[in-house]
Amino acid sequence: MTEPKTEPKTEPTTEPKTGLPQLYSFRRCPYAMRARMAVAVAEVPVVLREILLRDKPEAMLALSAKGTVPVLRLASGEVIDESRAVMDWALAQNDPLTWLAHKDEALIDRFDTDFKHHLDRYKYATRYPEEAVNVAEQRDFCVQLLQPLEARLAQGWVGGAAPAYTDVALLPFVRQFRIADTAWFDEAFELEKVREWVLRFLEWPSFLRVMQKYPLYLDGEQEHGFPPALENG
Ligand SMILES: N[C@@H](CCC(=O)N[C@@H](CS)C(=O)NCC(=O)O)C(=O)O
Repeated sequence: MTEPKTEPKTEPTTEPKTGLPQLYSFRRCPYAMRARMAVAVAEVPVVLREILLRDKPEAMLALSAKGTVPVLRLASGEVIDESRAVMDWALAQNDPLTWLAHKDEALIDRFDTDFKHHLDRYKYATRYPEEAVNVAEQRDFCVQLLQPLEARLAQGWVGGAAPAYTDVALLPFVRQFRIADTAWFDEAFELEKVREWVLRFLEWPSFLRVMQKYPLYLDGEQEHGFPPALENG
């Protein structure tokens, strides 16, 4: 990347300043999005440390050497570094909209493996030079995986009339599928209910709430109370 690393860094610390759990996050990462959405709906207070994937804080790597976001560090010192486990942790404490009752593990597994595989090749074909990716074919694979959702979205969301766990787990990735070719998705994508589902998600106040921008943590002092206040109290 062209942007220089930001320096100087202050001494990295894994110690929470507030006694609240720390959530390392990257705004545009779909895994981090699903984690933030569960933390926000559960209204579990954490401090958010916004990072860049190309310049990961030492403090985060000290907690989880695999270097992916989200990473949640609890006040007890326990570290949760898988997005679905962060969702489960938050909703186990408070599940006001009964999201856990609408959790289709098998479907989420399929999206985290197969859909993600084809999505990456569709969206970032040049990252796989050795595979000679056929972009149209990769898009078709994604469409085939989305096809069964069309029948499940009769009420608007996989969870029924309101979004729930499965919606929140899948939608950040389907959002990326849209972004790969927005004009095609908005005008030519044949799965009408899936398209409406994604477009509804993009305007959903709970999604907009977790997409707020924060200054970067960068092993410094910048951390932010999360979730932000609800717009309408
Ligand atoms: N299985 C992990 C995957 C998380 C993941 O891969 N996140 C990406 C960002 S979207 C990441 O941090 N990649 C590391 C990198 O790009 O350096 C989870 O569910 O939390």
